[in-house]
Amino acid sequence: MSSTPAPTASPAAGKPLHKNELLKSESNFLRGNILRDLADQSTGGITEDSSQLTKFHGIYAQDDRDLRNQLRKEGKEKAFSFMARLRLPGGVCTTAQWLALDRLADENANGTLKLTTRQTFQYHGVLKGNLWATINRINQALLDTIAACGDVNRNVMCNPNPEQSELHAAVYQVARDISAHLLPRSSAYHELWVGDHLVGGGEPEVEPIYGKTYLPRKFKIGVAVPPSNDVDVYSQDLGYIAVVDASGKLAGFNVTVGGGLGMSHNQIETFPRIADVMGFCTVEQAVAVAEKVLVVQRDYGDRTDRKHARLKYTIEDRGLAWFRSEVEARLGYRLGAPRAFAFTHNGDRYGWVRSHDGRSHFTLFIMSGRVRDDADYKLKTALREIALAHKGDFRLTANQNLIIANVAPEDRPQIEALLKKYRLDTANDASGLKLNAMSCVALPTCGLALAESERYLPELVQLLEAEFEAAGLRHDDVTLRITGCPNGCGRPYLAEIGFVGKSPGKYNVYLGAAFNGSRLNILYKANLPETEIVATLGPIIRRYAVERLAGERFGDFVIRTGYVTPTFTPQDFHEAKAAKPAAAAGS
Ligand code: SRM
Ligand code: SF4
Repeated sequence: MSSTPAPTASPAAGKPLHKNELLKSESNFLRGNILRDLADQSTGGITEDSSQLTKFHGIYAQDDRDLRNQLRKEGKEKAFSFMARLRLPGGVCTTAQWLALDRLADENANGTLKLTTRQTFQYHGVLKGNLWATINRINQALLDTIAACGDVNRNVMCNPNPEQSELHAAVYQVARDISAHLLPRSSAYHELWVGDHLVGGGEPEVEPIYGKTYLPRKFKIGVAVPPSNDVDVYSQDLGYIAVVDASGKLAGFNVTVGGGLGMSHNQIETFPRIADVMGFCTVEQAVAVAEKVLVVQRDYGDRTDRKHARLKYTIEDRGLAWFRSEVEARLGYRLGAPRAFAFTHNGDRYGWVRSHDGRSHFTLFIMSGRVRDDADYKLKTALREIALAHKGDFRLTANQNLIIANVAPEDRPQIEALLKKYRLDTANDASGLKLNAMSCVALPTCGLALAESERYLPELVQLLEAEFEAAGLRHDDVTLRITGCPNGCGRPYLAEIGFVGKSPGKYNVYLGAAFNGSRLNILYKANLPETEIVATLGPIIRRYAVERLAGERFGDFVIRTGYVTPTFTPQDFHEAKAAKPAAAAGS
């Protein structure tokens, strides 16, 4: 099914390729000098070139930004460490895997497990001397970090949906098949981290789908099962919306393309974009569709400018009709007409649910997805004990939460007792705002953070939930998301209230996304200091309590009452570019 990579036909042909393109092509299929850099004991870091290549192996070079200034003053090297991200399609893992990852967090990382917005685990604070053992032990647990980062297809997301077990099994299988099909074929990962060695005179490496320069940029896929849009399908480069027939069986998918959230402050040519629905495919066609969408992007994505390299820009520049016809030409058939669907929410539903086979599933709210032990809340210990007792599986959600899935009726009392023992049973008794809140990591590990996010979320929630509570809205679900910079890792542009870090203590505030994730929010206040958040949002919350229409969501209310007006669309950008070509063409 694979196709030979065609020469790059970037829309920006004529401009020089970005330097990463040469790095990739000369890396001997993602090896580069990684081994040499790991062996270099004179530094805790690695070279910039190696740090670009280790991403393809799921590894990011970072440093502790809390210590940066002090170390600089002392003339010392940065406090380098590594972040390692797992590949976990659909977020499903076994209890044995959980236990192995839990132990590794204590022994080789900073003692925490971070559940991400793409349903996988991250380790932070892995020292260079522990990196090989960490990745190797992840593989011993029958997990890996291949392609969790880098210019490749990333972790494939999928609605965890344990209460509809047959449907879940079907969509989850599609997510796994797509993930497996789009894996890089280079043996560099196994050679570097798992101990395989290149056999002399062996077959030359080939990347049948990617070619030796891989993709222009990262590529993301998510599978949604309506009415839940928990995977925020409109934010994915490629999305699948499950279509179920009258008997409840999976009939196929509506296919979406061109979603993406990253942008840069004050650069109008970068923008979040909601995906378009491109057509319908059957279950059997889903993997081929993924491959063909990916190869069109491989061949036409912009390899000259990494800020313009995502699929969303290829589609903006060339149009959906062009894109569909390129995909269909490679498939050799036409996609079907999209089928009807409706999303109701993009958050999680908490507590116990029971599926028709009698098994129960408990969704637990985890603030920012950070699993650790605090003095008064021993979450990590609790989940370890639950993993030891639990006979089902664990599912990470796209909102950084956890589902203890597939608890047999006879085992439920024991799990309930453990939830109670560690007070996890009350975690879900939080306000509607808190239960729908999410943050990215940001400081101190993220090298791109402009402001706090994960460390500020508890305070931000407290400030705003006091306003909601005072207005009598404690139990109303309102989505709140914050990130430390405009890259969008906590999908803030799809929150009814979104905070995007501008500089320490200051945020751009966005309002008005749809509760079901189908509409982006709009900039309401730029550069708002933390100290003015309550004074700015409090009056809107109080007015919402009094003036909202029956069932009206906060995001819809702020638009109807004129706090924000949808003003900017990618189309506006094109018009601006046509009017002012020089200004819009920058960077
Ligand atoms: Fe992200 C870069 C963390 C989901 C858009 N993201 C980063 C890095 C690796 C910073 C860096 O490049 O040096 C962050 C590491 C921080 C740390 O210390 O852990 C980081 N991103 C995360 C995670 C861990 C946030 C979280 O708290 O859960 C999420 C990991 C997901 C995963 O398991 O794979 C995460 N990142 C996202 C999402 C949401 C999603 O995919 O659903 C987005 C927006 C969607 C999108 O891609 O359009 C996102 N991350 C970015 C971008 C902007 C990409 C762009 O098109 O402009 C960057 C920066 C970049 O790529 O240059 C980035
Ligand atoms: Fe870092 Fe920005 Fe992503 Fe937050 S949104 S993790 S600050 S890159």
